[in-house]
Amino acid sequence: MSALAGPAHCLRDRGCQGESCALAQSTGVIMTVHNADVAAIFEELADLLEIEGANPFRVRAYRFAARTLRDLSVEAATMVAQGKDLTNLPGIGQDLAGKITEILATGTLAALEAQRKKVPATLTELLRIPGIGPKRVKTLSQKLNIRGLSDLRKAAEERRVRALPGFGEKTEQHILDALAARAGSDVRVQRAVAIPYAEALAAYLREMPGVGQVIVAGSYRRGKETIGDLDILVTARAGRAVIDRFVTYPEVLEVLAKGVTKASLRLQSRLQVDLRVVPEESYGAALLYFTGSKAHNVVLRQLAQQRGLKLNEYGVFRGAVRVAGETEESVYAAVGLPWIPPELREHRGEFEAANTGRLPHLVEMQDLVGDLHAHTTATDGRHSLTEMAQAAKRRGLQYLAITDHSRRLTMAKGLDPARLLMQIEEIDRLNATLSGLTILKGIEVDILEDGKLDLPDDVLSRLDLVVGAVHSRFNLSKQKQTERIVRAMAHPHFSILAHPSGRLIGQREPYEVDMARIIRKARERRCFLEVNAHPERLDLTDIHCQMAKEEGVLLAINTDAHSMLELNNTRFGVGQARRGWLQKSEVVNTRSYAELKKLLQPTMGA
Ligand code: DGT
Ligand code: CA
Ligand code: CA
Repeated sequence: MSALAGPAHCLRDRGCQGESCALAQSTGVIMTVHNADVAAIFEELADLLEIEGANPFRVRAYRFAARTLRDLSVEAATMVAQGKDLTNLPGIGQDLAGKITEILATGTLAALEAQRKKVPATLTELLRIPGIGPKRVKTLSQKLNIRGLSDLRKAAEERRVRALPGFGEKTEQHILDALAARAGSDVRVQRAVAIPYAEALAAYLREMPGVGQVIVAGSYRRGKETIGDLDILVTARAGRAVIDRFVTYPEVLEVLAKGVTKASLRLQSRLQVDLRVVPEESYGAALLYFTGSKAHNVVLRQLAQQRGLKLNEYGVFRGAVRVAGETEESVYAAVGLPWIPPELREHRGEFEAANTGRLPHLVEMQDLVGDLHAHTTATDGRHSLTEMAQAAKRRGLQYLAITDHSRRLTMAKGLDPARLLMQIEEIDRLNATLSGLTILKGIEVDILEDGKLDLPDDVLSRLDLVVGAVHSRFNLSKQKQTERIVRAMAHPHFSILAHPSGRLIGQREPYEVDMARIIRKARERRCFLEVNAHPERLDLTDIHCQMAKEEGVLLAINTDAHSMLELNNTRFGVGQARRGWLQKSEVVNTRSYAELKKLLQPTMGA
């Protein structure tokens, strides 16, 4: 099952494919089908095929294709429009390229429609419950006639699930817990998923004559990992004309509100969008207001009041006189502050920092010169060592660490000492042929339940770095989980703790762990914590990055790439690091290869 499957990705409502088609036909406007839409269709098809018990290779091909599309930094629609060959994409052959083209043209896929007739589409919802795989879905459907989550809840509450073969009382309780947890979380979309929708809509608005600025504000501009809705700010004289264009955007599902200077609508992807039109001279004040956060805005308004000023989305006023508002800088200056980067506007210390001249100079994409966590086909990666090296070189990296899995992770064909030693030699041979890029020899070693590492010391000692990770027993008590990790970190060869909380956004909660203690241990051991850049992980979280920074711990922004395309994910990690207040000097992979080597010297166990 693809690591990218999950409700946070499946933006397009599955029931409305046909409507979107009809809309495209009736309006004569070709709506854009985004990569996330194509990916969602492939994922659904894979789910349905899996429930039906289809050939696993076929299922996997669709999941691979979905992942490729999600990782792609250009729209497949654009590629097709430019006459580019989709079969050049990893995992996309003739058949899948044809299917992608079909989806781009029609908004749906005949093969999916056919499959939906065989297996009710709502059954795929059940797969989102942790611990329920296709086999169990099949049992639930056949024995209890369960068609979706509400049927499942009812059956579990009536204690009918426990009697099924392979289920039992514990599983039934687990299902109820999982359903309760889902109910609490409102639907938020991963930032990475929202980006193409936001950019396409902003581009559409920019095409309009008379429109000045078009900017996506709100949590999106603050770089939050998930987005509740999009807030778009437009400057123009003629508000009404902009609103009219907005509500006739081809991807609109329903218009929720429509006024003279503002409107709200829901896209077919289910994303909600709020639009505000303001005159040019209010741009700064309006941008500040709609970027938020609310908590940040409240403090700003108080600061203005203390100076006898009034701050709102139209400007800063002394009595009836406007004293600022054209730019954000002018508004901040009016209350005696320097401009504060959007990522910091969460009322988490930014006002104190701004007052005392201690605002961080946040890390930027171009500061990163290497990546310290990546996989190859030796384990569960999709590209060979050489291919990953070539991709790193194209990205201009100085170094790339290959950190495949260790033997305990059998599902991922984890490396035993013999295979790792072979890889080490292969990397030595490859490095001899490379210039400007060094491949570091590493491992993503499993942290076993007792805190030991999954490979012997004499093997680990031959590596340039050791990335440790928890991949099992997520349910230990907080104390045990913390002990386990801290013990692993004490190992003299331990370099980086990968995805320290273990969460998957919208799918899996972090395991219980005392992060403050882990951060202190990292400081004491002078090892690093990872900011995993995968849009589904973004782990550490922003708050934990800030905590680590305060303790003087260095962070590594790593892609954990399982393919060449995933090396592009760095930008999401940088976004998360910026929200965590990190500066260039606080990120280890901004250091040159020579400096990094010094930092990676093993320390004797602490
Ligand atoms: P989200 O959409 O849940 O990811 O989070 P935001 O921060 O985008 O929140 P949203 O969409 O409700 O509002 C966008 C911005 O507009 C928000 O960050 C600040 C501003 N705003 C909205 N409502 C209010 C309000 O009642 N008071 C103040 N001061 N600002 C507001
Ligand atoms: Ca919002
Ligand atoms: Ca909003």
